[in-house]
Amino acid sequence: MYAADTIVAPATAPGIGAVAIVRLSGPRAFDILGAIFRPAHCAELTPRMMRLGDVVDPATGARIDRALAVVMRRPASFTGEDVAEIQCHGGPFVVRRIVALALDAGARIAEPGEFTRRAFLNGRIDLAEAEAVADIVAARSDSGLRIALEQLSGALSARVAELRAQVVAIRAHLEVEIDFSDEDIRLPSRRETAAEIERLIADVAVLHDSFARGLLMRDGVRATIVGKPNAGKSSLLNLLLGTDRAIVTAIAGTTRDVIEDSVQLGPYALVLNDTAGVRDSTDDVERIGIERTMRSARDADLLIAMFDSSRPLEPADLDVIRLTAGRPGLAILNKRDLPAAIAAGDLREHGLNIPILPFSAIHLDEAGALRAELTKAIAALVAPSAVSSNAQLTISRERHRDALSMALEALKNARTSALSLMPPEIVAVDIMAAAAALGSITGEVSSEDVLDAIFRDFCIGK
Ligand SMILES: Nc1nc2c(ncn2[C@@H]2O[C@H](COP(=O)(O)OP(=O)(O)OP(=O)(O)O)[C@@H](O)[C@H]2O)c(=O)[nH]1
Ligand SMILES: [Mg+2]
Repeated sequence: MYAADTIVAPATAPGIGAVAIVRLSGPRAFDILGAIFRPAHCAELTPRMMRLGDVVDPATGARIDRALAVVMRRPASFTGEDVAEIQCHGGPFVVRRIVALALDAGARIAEPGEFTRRAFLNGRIDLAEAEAVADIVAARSDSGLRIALEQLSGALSARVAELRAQVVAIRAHLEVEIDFSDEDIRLPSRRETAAEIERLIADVAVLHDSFARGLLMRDGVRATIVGKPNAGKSSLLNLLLGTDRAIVTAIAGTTRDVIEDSVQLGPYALVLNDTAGVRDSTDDVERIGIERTMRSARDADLLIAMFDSSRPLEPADLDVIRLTAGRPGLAILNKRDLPAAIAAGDLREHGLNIPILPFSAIHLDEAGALRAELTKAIAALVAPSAVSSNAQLTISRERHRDALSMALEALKNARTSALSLMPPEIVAVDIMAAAAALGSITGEVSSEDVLDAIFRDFCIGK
């Protein structure tokens, strides 16, 4: 059992709001609330019933605020401990005063993530679910929220538990082999064991490989707009954002630096980079800008390649075509409102191999088609490649990916040992390492260091 003192912290963001919540958790939570909160119409608070009352300074009897309070008795609370919450008026001064009263009455200020850490230590949630709490708070799009909620509801934990159970089953077979190898019972052959391990490797790999998609869903897809000067890159950025974020002029070479902003596209967050137009330049500032364009293009998940349909193809356009080779992207054949000098076929002839959208960045009503094409391109990036239902489950944390890598490594070693007819004890060592790696995802085995690293990223009061 986790012996704890009583902690207090504001659970709502600092600043002015309609309401703020001060949260207490620990063995003295009810005593401390009793010392600083007087219910208006009853002597004692009933668990899970919100009551109106006054927050008072017990030293002077002075009223601090009129507020609501609620108590939740252990273990049926978020932390698994006695929890009390005061919903007060949302001013920073009031909140500070109430927290100070709780401290005077014997509470300690909570560390970042300490409420959630207690929930984990008291067995209310596992580690993957605790991390999901932080991911929900940090979510920036529906797709990010979806993975976090899936994880909070235990879908990832359940899948990991399933995989771990299969690993443990192999271990059990090996135990039989160790214990009864002299006796006359049918033992699974080494080939069978290796085949079983092989299937497990494939399943763990599916989850492991979902990380790339998970990251895009969580943090958003990074798209870089590239094209020769004057192609209309900044106009496109402004159109997507719905603001005049970047300067647009008829002078080629207007944008010098990378301009970044994000936009919501359906369930996805898209992080857009508008860049300096690509061309041979003798201007030092412009050259540095173009280097930045190249860097941004290299790091992007998706390229938006812009071409000016009113002008013949130039060497810079061919450079842009080359940049898109083998990369996910969308080509925009811009300025279709002007007489055409080139068509989609010309771009294809020069090797462009991504979808092409004829477009006009100065026409607001074309934004819908652009958003639809971009959403399609992003969906293709984050869609699971396999069709099995397990492929839908997505991980988005490095810690989970690393644990799955370790499990894969151990399983591969076990397979090799099984096939080369090593003693079952040797195979079992790697099998147990795989089980431990999987268990670390849900926190079956975890060290203080790991917990510190996870909960450090939480805000105080979470
Ligand atoms: N007719 C027409 N003009 C456009 C279109 N898109 C952009 N322009 C114009 O083309 C010029 C250049 O547009 P920008 O958006 O600044 O082009 P850019 O690619 O950002 O240019 P640099 O920053 O110099 O690399 C401006 O005068 C725009 O108004 C379009 O679809 N049709
Ligand atoms: Mg520009």
